[in-house]
Amino acid sequence: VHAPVTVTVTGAAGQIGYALLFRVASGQLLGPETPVKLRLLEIPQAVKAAEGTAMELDDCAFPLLKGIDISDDARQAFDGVNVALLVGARPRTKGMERGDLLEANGGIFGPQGEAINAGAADDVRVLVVGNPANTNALIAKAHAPDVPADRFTAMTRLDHNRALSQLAAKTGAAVDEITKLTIWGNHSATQYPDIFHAEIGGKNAAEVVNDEAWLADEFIPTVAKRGAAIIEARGASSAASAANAAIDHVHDWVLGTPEGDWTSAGLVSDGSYGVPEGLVSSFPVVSRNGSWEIVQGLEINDFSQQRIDASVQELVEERDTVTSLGLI
Ligand code: NAX
Repeated sequence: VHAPVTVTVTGAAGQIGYALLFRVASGQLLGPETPVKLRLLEIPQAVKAAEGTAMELDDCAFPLLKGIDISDDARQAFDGVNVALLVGARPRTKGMERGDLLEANGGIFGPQGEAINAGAADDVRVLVVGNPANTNALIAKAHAPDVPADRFTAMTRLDHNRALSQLAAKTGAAVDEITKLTIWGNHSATQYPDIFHAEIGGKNAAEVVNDEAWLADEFIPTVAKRGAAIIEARGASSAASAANAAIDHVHDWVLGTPEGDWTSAGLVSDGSYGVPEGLVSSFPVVSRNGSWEIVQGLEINDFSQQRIDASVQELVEERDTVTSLGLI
């Protein structure tokens, strides 16, 4: 049995927090051998609700759960943290421009980055879920100069899982027969789900589908706009599926991705595939020995390149906005 791992969840009283915490405490994040200590970070008005969730966590009597602390202070919540799940964010409200949204979130992710820099464990791994996730991760990273940049990641795993499910439905394949799908770019409507390197039972997925109109007019927009479709149907945004994707992301990061497959994650670019260095963009990734690596050497066709470029351009604009606002 391993030493307990400290997992901090921000926005713990929110809907994703509620879907996430029980799975972390039951061992689905880090495996059945690893005890966890939970730290819940909330804003003062939501601390009471977080306490209610903590009561329910107690009532599960999870054998792996070795303690729960609740705080509205980022320094306390991130002291000694090993895994930081940054879920709480400022949502876009009516009349808010993109710049206002980035600024409001800069006020959250800047100080959280500082608190991680000040107190996190040496092996800290950070996953940003709260939107705009890529640029929030960029802001947090910029405020944590002593933490290696590759520890800051943004979640595109939900997009990846959505793409797997849509491709399975189209082809009649089982989701676990599909490998090597990629989400490129920003976790936004410009994201690009790429099936040109994907395989279905070992056959090239684009050849199996053989329908570029479906790809351009159905698959890509369905995956990219799935979040809006869920809101329309459920009257609330994706929560359990988002929590599931966060579990998948950290699980694979810590425990590794399977041989012969890859997944998608927003990582700080090293310049791979022409994505400007330093941007947090989604790539095809594997995890080896506890670190993400970008899958290299894929040939990108014109159809894909155009779409990757458009999403990366959006990330450049977001970065330029937060730079001009003095947030990074
Ligand atoms: P909720 O509004 O249910 O919960 C957010 C919680 O964060 C609230 O309890 C709020 O009090 C808390 N919070 C706000 N500011 C905070 C701060 N400074 N420190 C700590 N806690 C703070 O939203 P929920 O549905 O849980 O979604 C959370 C975030 O995930 C949103 O930004 C949402 O847009 C984003 N999503 C990202 C996804 C992704 O794939 N990357 C998909 C799902 C989701 O839309």
